[in-house]
Amino acid sequence: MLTIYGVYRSRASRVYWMVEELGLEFESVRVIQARRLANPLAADALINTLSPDFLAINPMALIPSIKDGDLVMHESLAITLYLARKHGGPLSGKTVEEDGLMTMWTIWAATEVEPHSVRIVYVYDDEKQNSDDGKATINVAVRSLKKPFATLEKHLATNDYIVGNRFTAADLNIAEVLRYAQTQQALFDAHPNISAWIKRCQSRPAYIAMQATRSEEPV
Ligand SMILES: N[C@@H](CCC(=O)N[C@@H](CS)C(=O)NCC(=O)O)C(=O)O
Repeated sequence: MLTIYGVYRSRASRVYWMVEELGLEFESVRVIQARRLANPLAADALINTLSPDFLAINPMALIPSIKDGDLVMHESLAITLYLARKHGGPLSGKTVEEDGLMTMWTIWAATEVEPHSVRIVYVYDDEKQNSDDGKATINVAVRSLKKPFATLEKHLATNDYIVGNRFTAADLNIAEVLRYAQTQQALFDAHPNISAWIKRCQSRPAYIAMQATRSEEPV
């Protein structure tokens, strides 16, 4: 049985979306971010990323992690690639070349996009989007996203999806990383190919199911 450690309101959403896509049975162990608790080490604290039981799974104290048989894995974007590869089908690479491109685009999302897009989310999480500091942080992040957005916009001018003209784990990974910037309507309006593509990704029944469960989770 596949076990997912995390909560839907975290980067674990990527893994929950993938298991919906693949129709996998799984067990979910609710592990919340330590930063969301006043005293994560209190005896009666919810299981969180600093709980000893979870640190035994992931000493990095970050969600998500998975356990699949004897295999323990961390890093949300690697987990989705692994699950797609293990369970096969159109979401994984059909050739070594497709695999290579899916890895390339995923690492691109993690290194060139996420460091900026996640800063936008943190501003909103802290409800600082209307403050001067919050607006300044968002402006810097949006400026930093212009080059990666232009790159993806160009790619999507001749491709409906990232790799192999079909929805794959690469689309799921990039869509989830770009979602962190989706509050920035003007940025998306300036990139119509990206807007249309992310709409295609987020219209998938598996994404809608994941979001439905996520929205039931306490904020
Ligand atoms: N690169 C890691 C990042 C994981 C990460 O930063 N997880 C956050 C939640 S989205 C976390 O566990 N934070 C712990 C905390 O905030 O206390 C991944 O993609 O899995």
